[in-house]
Amino acid sequence: MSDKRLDPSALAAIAAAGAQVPRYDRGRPAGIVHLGVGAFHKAHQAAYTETALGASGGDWMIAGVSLRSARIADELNPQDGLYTLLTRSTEGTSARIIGSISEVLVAPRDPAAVLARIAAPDTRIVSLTITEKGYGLDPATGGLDRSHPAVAADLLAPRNPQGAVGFIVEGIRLRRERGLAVLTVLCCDNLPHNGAILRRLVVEFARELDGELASFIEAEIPFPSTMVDRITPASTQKTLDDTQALTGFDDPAAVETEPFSQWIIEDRFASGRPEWEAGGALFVTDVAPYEKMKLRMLNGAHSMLAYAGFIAGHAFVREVMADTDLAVLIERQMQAAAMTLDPVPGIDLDAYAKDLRARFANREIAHQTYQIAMDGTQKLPQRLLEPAMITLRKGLPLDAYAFAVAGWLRYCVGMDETGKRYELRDPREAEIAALVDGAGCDAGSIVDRMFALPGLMPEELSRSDEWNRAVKSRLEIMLAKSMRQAIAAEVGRARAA
Ligand code: CS2
Repeated sequence: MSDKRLDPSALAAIAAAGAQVPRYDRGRPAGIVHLGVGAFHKAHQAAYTETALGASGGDWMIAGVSLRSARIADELNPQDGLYTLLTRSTEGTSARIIGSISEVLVAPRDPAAVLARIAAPDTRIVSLTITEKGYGLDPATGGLDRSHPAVAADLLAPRNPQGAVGFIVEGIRLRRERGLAVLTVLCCDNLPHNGAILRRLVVEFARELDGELASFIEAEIPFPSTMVDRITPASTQKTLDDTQALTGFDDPAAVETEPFSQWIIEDRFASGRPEWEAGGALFVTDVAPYEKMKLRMLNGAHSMLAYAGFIAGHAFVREVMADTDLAVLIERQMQAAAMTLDPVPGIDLDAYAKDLRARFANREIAHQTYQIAMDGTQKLPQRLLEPAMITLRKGLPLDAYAFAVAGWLRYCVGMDETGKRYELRDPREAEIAALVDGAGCDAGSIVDRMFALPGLMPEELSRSDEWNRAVKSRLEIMLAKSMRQAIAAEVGRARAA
């Protein structure tokens, strides 16, 4: 550690050391308010915005908002919003200083400041990466979950919101009252039809308070859907050490990521947007085929390998990829996912799958299986359950999905094979624990109880004997023998198929 901390006065020295630094006017107004300034936003949208600002300028700085913890604000604000983005590949690690975030507000500390930002004349886009569980989506209806803690609180006190949907609705109400330009709401989380989902939640929420406001939102506010992709592991001490070595400055806000990056966006913006294509973003009229491909092939395989890998003792995705048995199952999972897709414009799915496997195998990226395992109840529906249902309808083999879901159920037991307990880190953890505890170690009863979790399993699947049997027989081996044996049995099946 040195005592030199990254801030604007460091940029000349960092540039001289060979790293890219912002070369545009960072004093321009913030046209974007971004909710959820986590590592993913810093490696993805903020980097595209950095490139866009460098290419064509514009009033598109990002005012970040943290809806929960103050940590990111406390790291970034003393650095005037600057941070280091490391890109790691086998060719080496490179550092780039990102300057597109002007400041970070902490919603629980000062909700009024957040509303003032959304309702500021400069603001033209509100974007979000708040993870699946942040929305208050009821998986059973696809609409608003009024029992979601932030949604429930915000419906009671809409002028003083806590959650994303509450902030958006109150922000839009204030903008209307002030006669400001219509903004665009841009969802950047891993949900299918993410724009349409968020639009429905926002409109339903607004309708509870003010029918006229709800109709205005429906008629006027665009919610383009997006597909976002960049593998971004949580930062570690190594991130900070390498940042120091490459730039000569300490940066507690540094993040690291892979070279690959993809952003596909529906081009429907009410009041302009940055030139994100300068960073490689692709603008299309319909994102759905890309979203489905990414959610099922990348994220579906990720979830499968995270649960099976974690229980088999692999801490990192790159270790799972080096496990020759699991590698077979990962390839099978991607193929099974591809079978559920319609053709995707301009994409060869076999080549896409091959590239995914190379990205997962990147030895320089320490992506924890435990990180991906988090929030399973929020991720499984779009990643594994919907494609499993399509597979059932098509009469195709369910093996890959049954193994993946059995792996999740095994993970839900909350104890690894050495007897060590771990937290599931899922918003429905308490419900899951109650169901699993009552089931003993009986695979059949775990499946029956967990498949009855309200809103989770599509009815068509839970009614299918074939599906139930396929999941139970796999979970049985995982519990009575071991994950390793379950993997071996599965590989045998895959090879025979
Ligand atoms: C991962 C994703 O943690 C997870 O659930 O599957 O964060 C994944 O790394 C990204 O979607 C890649 O774009």
